Amino acid sequence: MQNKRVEVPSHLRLIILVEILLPVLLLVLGVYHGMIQTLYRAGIIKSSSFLGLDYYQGLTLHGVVNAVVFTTLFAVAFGRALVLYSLGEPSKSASWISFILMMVGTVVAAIAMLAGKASVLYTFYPPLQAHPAFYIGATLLVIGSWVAFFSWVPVYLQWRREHPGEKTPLAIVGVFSTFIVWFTATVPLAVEILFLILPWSFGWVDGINVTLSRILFWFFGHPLVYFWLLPAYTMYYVMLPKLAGGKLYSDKAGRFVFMVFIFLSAPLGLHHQYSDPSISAVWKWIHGIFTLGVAVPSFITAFTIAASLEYASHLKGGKGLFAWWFKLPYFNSKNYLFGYFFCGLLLFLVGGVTGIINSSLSMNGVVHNTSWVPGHFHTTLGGPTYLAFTGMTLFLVTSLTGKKLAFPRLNVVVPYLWLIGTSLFCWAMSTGGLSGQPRRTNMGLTYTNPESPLYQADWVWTANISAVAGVMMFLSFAIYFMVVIATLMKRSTEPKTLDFPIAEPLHDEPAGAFTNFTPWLVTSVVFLVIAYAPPLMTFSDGTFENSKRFSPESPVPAPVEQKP
Ligand code: HAS
Repeated sequence: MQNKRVEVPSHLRLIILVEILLPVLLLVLGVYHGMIQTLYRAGIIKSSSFLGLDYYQGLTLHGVVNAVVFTTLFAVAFGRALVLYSLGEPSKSASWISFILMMVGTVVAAIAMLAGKASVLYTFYPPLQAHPAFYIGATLLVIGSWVAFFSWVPVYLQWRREHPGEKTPLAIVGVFSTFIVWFTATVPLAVEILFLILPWSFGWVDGINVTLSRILFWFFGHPLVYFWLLPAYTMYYVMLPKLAGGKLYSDKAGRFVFMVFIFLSAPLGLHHQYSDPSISAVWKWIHGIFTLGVAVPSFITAFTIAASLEYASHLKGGKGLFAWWFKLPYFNSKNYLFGYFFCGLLLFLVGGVTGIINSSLSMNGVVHNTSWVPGHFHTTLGGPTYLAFTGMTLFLVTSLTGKKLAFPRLNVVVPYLWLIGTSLFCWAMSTGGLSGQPRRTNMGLTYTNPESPLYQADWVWTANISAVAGVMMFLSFAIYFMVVIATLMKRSTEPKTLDFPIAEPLHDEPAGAFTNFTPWLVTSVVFLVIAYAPPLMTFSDGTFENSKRFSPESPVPAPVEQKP
């Protein structure tokens, strides 16, 4: 696709700006609570009730804000911008309705968490129970995102009618794959919330089927991670080669990768429940195989993006097996997106390897519920997702407001500081995890205090390194936040248009079956039936229905009534 400048209608400019800036504001809470967890774990602050927030309340804010609110609002805003840029303008009323639903949902859920009525972590695993407002807020956020997605479909179909025989722009393949994965993921979430959790949270029924609700949660929870990843992959395929000064090595590889995510993102959630004794090993094994399958498109991405970077480097005279690495624009303040994207890729090399370790049934037994797992997801969610989303937020803010970036030289440091902090964090948490350091701790002082019976010498240095890393990550975010605010305070001097750096393909082969979504949607349904119909049927029979509520604020569970 040729690069172009696209005017943005004023209502869409306002909607996109709020959708990317509100999460950045909320990230202050999310990232701050991340740092507090590391300081508490190391015993540097003595109480988990720092600033009046309970440990689990802070951890819930950290997870929900960073992993759910920030990502969903950003993905929708980025989708709106790419659809407008590549295809045309979606319905104005649908854009407003989706925006209002998502904002109301975010505010309602945030009030429940801040009031201490929803300290259930982002997984809201029953029998932990939150106030109904928390689930209603989450539902509104999801419905709002659906309205936005479905408002893009007619624009796409219209574009296809007007451009017969043309390939769908790769950016749109990225956006639609992201939201097909999101829709697939959020249907089981809706079932869990509407039919199991809400009636129980309102007190209309006494107990809940814990196993069924957890299976439904992970039916949502693993494709969710690809919903976080795919906008970053869209930026890597569509923009990074151009930012590096070259072309996308293979357009077909990009289309293949996005289509594979459509059918392999979801049939594998049980790898989060390997340790759950009620689920048969057969289904864990099948989900494990699918999990290894979904790593393949990421391996292809590693190759295609590295080849694109090498090609760009060769154009600038980069030679040899490794010497070309030195020709890339790592510290160019005008081309800051390169650094944000590149650091995310480096972190994902580690995140990918640790993910594959997690997916092995036997190795998962060593690392499950240890600090290894946060080590993994801070190099995935906190790697490509966080850095691509925050970098693109800067790009969208400057494009949509016509303001020049403030502190451009300081901004270049942000992703590298984040890279160092997150790498240190991952190293310390993973190493601690291998010697059993717990994933969550409400007893940080006792683990690192030599006078406590729970003291573990192995976990002192890991906790201390994590604390240093937590401060570095917070510092990186603080500089980023300052850049955003200072940019917003500038006067507009540039045109308020969208001008994405879209890369041309080096190899632009016909993409065959990978130009059409339909076969992959059908494959997705078949795989989902294979992977989920038997376990869901097993646990829907009522045997497991009677678990009572549990709350971290009043941790004495009500007695469980046995069924006759
Ligand atoms: Fe994961 C747990 C398995 C990817 C996020 N994961 C989590 C949790 C989160 C998360 C949040 O099988 C915790 C959930 C909870 O609260 O309990 N994960 C995987 C596997 C992959 C994977 C196999 N995860 C992700 C992504 C995430 C994410 C992506 C967020 C964005 N994960 C697991 C498992 C668990 C788990 C188990 C359960 C653990 C437990 O027991 O609780 C794969 O999809 C990863 C494939 C990735 C690769 C890497 C490709 C590398 C690339 C970079 C190339 C670099 C370049 C730069 C080009 C194969 C693309 C080169 C530069 C030069 C100059 C040369």
